[in-house]
Amino acid sequence: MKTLLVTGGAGFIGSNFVHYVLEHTEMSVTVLDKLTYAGNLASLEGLPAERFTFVRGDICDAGLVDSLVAGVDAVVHYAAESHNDNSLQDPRPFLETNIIGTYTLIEAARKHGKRFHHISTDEVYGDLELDDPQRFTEETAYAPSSPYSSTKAGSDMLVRAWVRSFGLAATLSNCSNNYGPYQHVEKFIPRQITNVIDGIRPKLYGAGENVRDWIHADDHSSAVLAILERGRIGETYLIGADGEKNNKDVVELILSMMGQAPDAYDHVIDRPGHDLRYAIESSKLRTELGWEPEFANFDAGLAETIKWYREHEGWWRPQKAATEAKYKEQGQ
Ligand code: NAD
Ligand code: TDX
Repeated sequence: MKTLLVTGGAGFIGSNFVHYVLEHTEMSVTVLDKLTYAGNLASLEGLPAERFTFVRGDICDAGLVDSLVAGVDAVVHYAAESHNDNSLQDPRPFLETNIIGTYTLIEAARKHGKRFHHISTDEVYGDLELDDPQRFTEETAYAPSSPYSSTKAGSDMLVRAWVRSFGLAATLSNCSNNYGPYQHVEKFIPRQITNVIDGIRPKLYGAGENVRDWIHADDHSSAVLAILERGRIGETYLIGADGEKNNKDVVELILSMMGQAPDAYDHVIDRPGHDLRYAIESSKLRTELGWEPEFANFDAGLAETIKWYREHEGWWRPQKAATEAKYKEQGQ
């Protein structure tokens, strides 16, 4: 595998993956990204020009997708509408990009006989009780709660059907909540870090008891690369780093790491349908492919992320005011 098409490569996890691949392999990468509000070309600065090409375009554009897929060895599909809160305000773009976009890509991969890797989320499994001893596995039944997660679930089903019906050479991965550099300020951790920088009190939805299973974006990238290179065709791999934490603990940690009183935050209106807990059992990936996370210590990864946002104000500042204005309208 020498050339990759990475969709959504100007977004948070896609851009981290592009940096990771260009640093750790000899592969060349073409990014296809529409540059929606969530895409940022500044996340792709400093890459080796001889191995990197950027194409602005929509994954629903069948002609463009066909020509790009024809020219590479494999497709890694990150592009999506990714934010739950947005999906509650206006679901339509989620159906278009996550369902029709995925369909457009797998049709092109089928036609040209190309290897395909589909990036998905643990949210397709719905949520767990706080005291449930079980975690999500590859066998857990799908039960998505939000417009976002239901469109991701639909896209997973399409990929699996194309494997079975058409022999598409695809793998899938479902990962837990990512954190790290280049994450949009609408998301929980960067929103609170940049709020503290701006002297705004962090905003916790509801009581803050909801649990997320945090993984550093670099660990997600190393797992995807392992699956792309050594994963079994047709298989799904869950990606997680045993990082369960409730939102209240994360906010308190951010505040104390940034020199503030740990209770200097506000409770705001809860997210409708808010999933209570996600937790990933990733032993299939670890046993079969020998993958291990490098950022085993969440506190250290979070401290590094806080430092990144402090040092890259020019990257996030242009999005901050509009993002907070939108949240304010929603009482959040
Ligand atoms: P993001 O919102 O930061 O980035 C999405 C990117 O896709 C943006 O660059 C955007 O411009 C691009 N895009 C959107 N619609 C497009 C279209 N129609 N055509 C071309 N490009 C388009 O998202 P993210 O958080 O980096 O998530 C990337 C992928 O990882 C998604 O598939 C998401 O479901 C999945 N995922 C995310 C997390 C997480 O914690 N953020 C966890 C597990 C899985
Ligand atoms: O201001 C906030 N306050 C707050 O308490 C925000 C923005 C969020 N929250 C809560 C909601 C969630 O319980 O924090 C948690 C994390 O929220 P998000 O960052 O919006 O992530 P989540 O909804 O868990 O989904 C994320 O992980 C799975 C990604 O956005 C998805 O793309 C991915 O599939």
